[in-house]
Amino acid sequence: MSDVYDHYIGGNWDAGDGSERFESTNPATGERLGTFRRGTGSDIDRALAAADAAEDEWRALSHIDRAEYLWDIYHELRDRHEELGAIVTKECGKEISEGKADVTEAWHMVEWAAGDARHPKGDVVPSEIPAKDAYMRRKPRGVVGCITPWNFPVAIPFWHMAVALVEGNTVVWKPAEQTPWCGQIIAEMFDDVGIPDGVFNMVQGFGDAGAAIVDDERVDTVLFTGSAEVGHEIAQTVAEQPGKLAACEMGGKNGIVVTEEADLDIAVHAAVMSSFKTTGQRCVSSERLVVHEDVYDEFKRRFVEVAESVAVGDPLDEGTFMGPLIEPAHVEKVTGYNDLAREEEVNVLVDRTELDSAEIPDGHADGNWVGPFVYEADPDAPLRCTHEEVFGPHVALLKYSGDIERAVEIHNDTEYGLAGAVISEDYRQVNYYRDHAEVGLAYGNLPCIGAEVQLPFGGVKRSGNGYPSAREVIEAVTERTAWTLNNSKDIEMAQGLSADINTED
Ligand code: UN1
Repeated sequence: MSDVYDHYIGGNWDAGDGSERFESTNPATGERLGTFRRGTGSDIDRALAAADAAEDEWRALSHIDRAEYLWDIYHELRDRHEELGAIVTKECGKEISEGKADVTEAWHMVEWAAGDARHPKGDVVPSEIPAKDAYMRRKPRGVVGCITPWNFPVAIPFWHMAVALVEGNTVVWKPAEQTPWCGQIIAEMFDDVGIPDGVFNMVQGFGDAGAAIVDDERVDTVLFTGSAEVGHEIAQTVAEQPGKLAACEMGGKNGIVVTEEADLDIAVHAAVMSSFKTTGQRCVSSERLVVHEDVYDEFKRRFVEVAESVAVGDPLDEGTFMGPLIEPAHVEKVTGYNDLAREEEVNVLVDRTELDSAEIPDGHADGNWVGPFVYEADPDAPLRCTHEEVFGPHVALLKYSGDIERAVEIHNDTEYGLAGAVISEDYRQVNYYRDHAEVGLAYGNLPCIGAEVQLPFGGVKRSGNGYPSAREVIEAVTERTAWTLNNSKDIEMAQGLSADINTED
């Protein structure tokens, strides 16, 4: 890689106004991957000016012509699958099958958005008046600001940008500061395909650059995926700006219900996938396992056995199940929650917070290693460890007695509502969960991770206020016009409203 990477503004690589730089680091080794410029408010200002100026030219193209640029990117993502998957793994630490799946998810989203360009749009709406034709039209909102997380550094940027661009918006994007290399590669792709200047802009940097996007009145829609803390701040700031929209998808404290009718092979498999894939760093990862007393002991024995032995190590090695955490500050956070659980007097069953040195592969001593931490706790106790999102391999077993109603009551006892699952062979229990679980993504006899891109992705309660992906994001990046045309020379009104103009005489 070259020395210092630039922003991409108005069709040019741009060194920006600031003098500060930051580094991307491999979380498994501590190795430096590249140096990037830290964007400032004035860099964002220029990016927004470029996006604003490009709007008219871009929206004048058809959906199909705009999608052509995305199809080129689709092919590039596919052609470079292995290479880009390895880059994702090096920069964000997810094991290699996950690094590659991130790239696959990205091209699926691009395929969905570009394919949608040829699909019928809008509704024909009946009118009370036979001579009136009414139908819905959509227009791009204008400039869309995108702020994306590090855990899906290729897929989530395309959740936001693919549909926004095909619908005719221009974009200013700030990638996560932990994964600027993935950001650089995506910007290179837009440059390679020759997207018109100013349609796509990327400014690298931290929260202050993101805040400059959120605050600016030229931004019509903000799409955000990331922490609840930041998402709520964004939603609040945007609420004060009339006409502006924010679609925010945030975290969760997700649960899986294992009933007395569960197939325990499925239960253990689904729970291990949900809790430990991505080292617990998906917003859909599960940290609460709500298990019926009749199957509790066997479930616990089997889950603990896997948690004790699950392979933590070099994420580039195909035999690894869990890579490192993203950064040292996150190790501190997860370790802090493991300590807190002990202080809250839970019964710890597995504690691999600090891995044995023998478990750490050669050359990886500086990685951000944390293994599984599993405990049992009282589902009714108001503990912080069982209610706050940790975003790591920190898992509570919560035993219940009674019926599915009781299980779902415990399941719903969090402020979040992103994803969840029920494991049961009894369709009545499964359907009760489906109808009463307070989540945006619900699964039966499956892990609660791994949603496909064509599903609406987002949560309820503290987990979200919109869907920054797939079909649902169209609502956030377009405005609708209800259009009515009169085919008659007479004006006739609906609702029985008189169209007569009465004069004094
Ligand atoms: C996230 O958890 O941050 O459903 C995104 C999934 C992936 C996306 C996860 N498609 O697990």
